[in-house]
Parts: sequence; C-alpha cells; structure tokens
Amino acid sequence: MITENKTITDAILAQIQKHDRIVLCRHENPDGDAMGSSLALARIIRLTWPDKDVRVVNTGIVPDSLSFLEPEDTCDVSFYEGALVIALDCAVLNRMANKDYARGDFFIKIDHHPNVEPFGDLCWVEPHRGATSEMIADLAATYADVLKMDAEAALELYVGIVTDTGRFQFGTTPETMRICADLLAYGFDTSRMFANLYLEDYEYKLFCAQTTAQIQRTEAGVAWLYITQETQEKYHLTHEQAGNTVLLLNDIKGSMIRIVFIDNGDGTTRVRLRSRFIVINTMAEKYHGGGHAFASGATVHNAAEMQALLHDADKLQREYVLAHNEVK
Ligand SMILES: [Mn+2]
Repeated sequence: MITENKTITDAILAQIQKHDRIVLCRHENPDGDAMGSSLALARIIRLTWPDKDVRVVNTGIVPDSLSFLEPEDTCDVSFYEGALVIALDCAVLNRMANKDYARGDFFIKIDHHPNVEPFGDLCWVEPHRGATSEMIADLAATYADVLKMDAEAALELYVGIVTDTGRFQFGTTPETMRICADLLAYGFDTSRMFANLYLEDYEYKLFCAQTTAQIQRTEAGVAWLYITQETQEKYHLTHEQAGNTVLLLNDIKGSMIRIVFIDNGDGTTRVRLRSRFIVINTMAEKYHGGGHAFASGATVHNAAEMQALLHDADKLQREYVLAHNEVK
C-alpha cells in the first residue's frame, strides 16, 4: 500500500467490521469511478461478510455506458439508524447523490480529489491517486487476509481506473499499473468492458462532426464550444453526452486549455474545463466550481460571466506560452 494513511484505513476497516448495515454513496451524475468504487466496495464487503446488509444508494440516472455494471440499491430512511455511511469519489457534500447521507451513525469520506472540504467522522483522501477505485483496490490488496475479492469487483475497480485516468493518460503512477495488473489477473472481459464504455451511437457521431466544425479559439489559443439547449434537444443528448463534447477539443495543437459551455436551460451554464500543463482548478473555483488540476468544472450565470471566464483562460494560456518555448 502506498498510502501513508494506514491508521485511517485500519479505522475504516474496524468501522466496516462493527456495522451490520452499511450505505455506500457517491457523487451525482455518476462516472465510472464513482460507480466502480462504490459497487466494488459493496461487493467486497458482501463477499467478506455475507450477513451484513450493504446498499449502494443514490438518486439520479445511471448513464447507458455504465449500465452493464451491477444495479444500485434502494433503502428507506429507517435503514440508516445505526448504519455506517461511506461516501466515495465525492469531494464536496453538495454534490452527494444521496441526500440522506447524514442519517447514519458514522460517516466516512473516501476520495482522491483535492480535499477542499474534509467531512465525515473519518476522512481518507489521497489526491495523488488516479481514481478512488485505485484506493479501494489497494485497500482490498492490503487487507487481503480479511477482505474477499472476485472478478466482478475487479472489473468494477478497473472501470473506475480506466475511465478516471482517460485510459491511463492522466494521474497514472507505477502503482496504478501494478494495481491494474493485479486486477486483470482476475480474468474479466475487457473487450466487453471497452465496448460498453466507449462505443457511441451513430446519431451522436453526427452531432460530434457538426459540433467539431463550430470550435472557436481565443487569441491565445484556448479552444471552446457552446452547446445550446436546442442542440441538446435536437440530438437527444444525455447530460453525460453533452458534457463529453469537451473531448472533441482534446487533441488540438496549441490549445492547452479547452472549455465547453453547456446551456442548462435554467439561466445557468455548466462549464467543463480541461487542460494540458496549465493548472485550471483555481480558475474554476472563481466560477462556482473546482476539481482536479487539469480537469475541472464550473457554472456561469450569464453571458458576462462566460466572457470573463474565457478572458481569464486566455490570460492563463498566454502567460504559459510566454514562459515556455515549446507549446503543445
Ligand atoms: Mn474519481
């Protein structure tokens, strides 16, 4: 285990052992890591202690690309009495997809985002990790004499790591690869996994082609797109698909910062920010958001705020270009 937090993980394990009812939750609008880490931890606990009642409880819709994973559970509020609640991959409480998280007896945070909002009776946060799923895989390996794993749990953790690292482009350490090697040894079907995660509908491909033609760039080279409500309706875009348009901007030379504005239809605009080399989460925080150094989210409330954000991004990229000879 590369964690320096063995005292905390010992305490987490003790809490899991102690509680008969456990609720696992994650952030809203789930991605592969939020789903993978929570489903896998639930599975590991059930395999290890079949008598414990473990539920993965969240509200909201699971995206199609993740519907091949195990289904989540439900429970009524009485379930929380005396229960342990564990939040996975959720940096801040207002993004929790389970609004009943505070009803339990004991509350634990497990996450790999910068710890801008420590919460819970126990808080295990390691921002150097590529994914929360990597932390759970490491937990299972470290306590292998106690915790049981199987191929399905390994698949769920692998999904979390593959998706959060952008297929091993970001946040991938030697430890990430060692952990993944151990997960692959369980022998799950990676072809089926990749087909579920990354194949796209024909209609969405057409949307991508037309949207690519609308990419704009600021003076310093920041690439950006604005996705209107009409476009989202015309192409029946899911929340996830609309957000993924930021990927269309990924591979443009000289556009280190990429931004997609997505009209929420309620006067606010969701912003997804990506970057190579330039730290952008401080800028995201200025616009009601935050996140990782090179992948953040924000919200703007009017055209002026959108222009201000673009201006700030342009300035950041300009400063970077001036300080570096090689621009990629
Ligand atoms: Mn994550």
